[in-house]
Amino acid sequence: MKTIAVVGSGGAGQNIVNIFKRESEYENVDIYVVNGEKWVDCVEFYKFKQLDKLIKVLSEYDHVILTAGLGGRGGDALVKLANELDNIAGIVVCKPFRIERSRVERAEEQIKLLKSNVVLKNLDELIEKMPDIAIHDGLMTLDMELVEEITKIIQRLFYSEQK
Ligand SMILES: Nc1nc2c(ncn2[C@@H]2O[C@H](COP(=O)(O)OP(=O)(O)OP(=O)(O)O)[C@@H](O)[C@H]2O)c(=O)[nH]1
Ligand SMILES: [Mg+2]
Repeated sequence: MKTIAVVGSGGAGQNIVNIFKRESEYENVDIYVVNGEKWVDCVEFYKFKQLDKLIKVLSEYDHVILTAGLGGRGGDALVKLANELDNIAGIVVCKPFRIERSRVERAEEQIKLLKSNVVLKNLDELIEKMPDIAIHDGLMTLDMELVEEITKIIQRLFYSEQK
């Protein structure tokens, strides 16, 4: 059986893996969070300043999947994980709303540093699709979509193992 880790980076990353944990039926997938503070139970939690320690732990897995909302410290940590690990199976991220200007710029820099295996969703497109939705519900809907992308990557990994 392959070993797989899913890592949520930053506040949005933590929310996304929390939904993943609730919705997914995988027992063989370990969930990690790297953030300033922890608000989710039953995940392996690391602070940003413990990133090097987390990299060592993650390097032991066959496959690692990363997720975050780009534009802040979580995005920076995700970029570092992506570039220092050679077992990245996929990166599932979203780009901030247009109005979050400085975050958008920072997100664009972060995207440039990601080389491959990236699934990128755009928060503006979400709002265009659902103009009347409350922000909180919109983010929740997007998080479900991101969780689906993570699940697809995991299914591909398990399927390729069976062949
Ligand atoms: N998918 C998703 N995106 C979110 C959520 N909350 C915020 N975002 C988006 O993700 C971006 C990054 O937000 P956070 O993850 O909170 O930022 P961070 O990485 O913790 O960065 P810091 O501000 O440095 O703590 C935001 O600018 C929003 O565009 C969420 O719950 N889900
Ligand atoms: Mg934060």
